[in-house]
Amino acid sequence: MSNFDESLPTQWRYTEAIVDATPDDGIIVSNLGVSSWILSAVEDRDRNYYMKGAMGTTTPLGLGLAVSRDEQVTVLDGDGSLLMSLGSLSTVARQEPSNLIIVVMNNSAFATTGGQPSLANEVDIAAVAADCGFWSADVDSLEAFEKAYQTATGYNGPSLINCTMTTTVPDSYPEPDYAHSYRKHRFRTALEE
Ligand SMILES: Cc1ncc(C[n+]2csc(CCOP(=O)(O)OP(=O)(O)O)c2C)c(N)n1
Ligand SMILES: [Mg+2]
Repeated sequence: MSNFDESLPTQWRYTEAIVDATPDDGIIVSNLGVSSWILSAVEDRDRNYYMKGAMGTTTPLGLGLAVSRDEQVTVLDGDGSLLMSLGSLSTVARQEPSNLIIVVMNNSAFATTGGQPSLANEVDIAAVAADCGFWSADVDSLEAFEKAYQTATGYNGPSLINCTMTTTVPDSYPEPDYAHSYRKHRFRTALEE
C-alpha cells in the first residue's frame, strides 16, 4: 500500500537534510529514477553517483565504495531496489564499514515506474538490518531523521535509516541535461583528486 499521507515529509525534504549534513568530500550514491532525479535537483555534486538502469545495485555499489575509500558514503536506496537485493545487507554487516550509511527512501512503491505498490509495508527493513548487525532506525519526521543521520555519521559500523514519506509520483520524468556517461566520468575524476 502506498502512502499518500501529506503530514509525512517528502523525499525532497529528506534529501535536502542529507545534502546539508553530508561533508563536502562525502560520497552520495542514489538509486535510479526518483532518488537520482531529486538528488541532482537538490544539489548536483561532483561526488554524487547516480545509479542508472539497474534496481538492486545501489547498496552493493555503496558497499564497494565504502570499503575502498575513507570518506563517508551515503546510499539513497529505494524500498523496491533494496528489497531486490536484501541479502546485500548481510554482506554489508560482514564487511562492517564504519563509513557507510544506507538511507532507504521508503515510499512503499515503485514511484519511478508509476507508483505500483511494493512489498515494503510488509517487511520491517530496519529490523532486518538490525538483525544483520547494523545500527538502524525508523523515522517519519525530519527532526527524527536529522538526529538519526547524526548518530549514523558517528557510529563505528554500518547504519541504516528507513524513512517513511509521502509517496510522490512525478507527472513526467525529467531528462537529465547531460549524459550519464559524463556524470560517471565526473564522479571518477572527483575521486581521483
Ligand atoms: C532489475 C530491474 N527491474 C525493473 C526495473 C524497472 N524499474 C525502474 S525504477 C523501478 C522502481 C524502483 O522502485 P524503488 O527502488 O522503490 O524506487 P522509487 O522509484 O520508488 O524511487 C522499476 C520497477 C529496473 N530498472 N531494473
Ligand atoms: Mg520506492
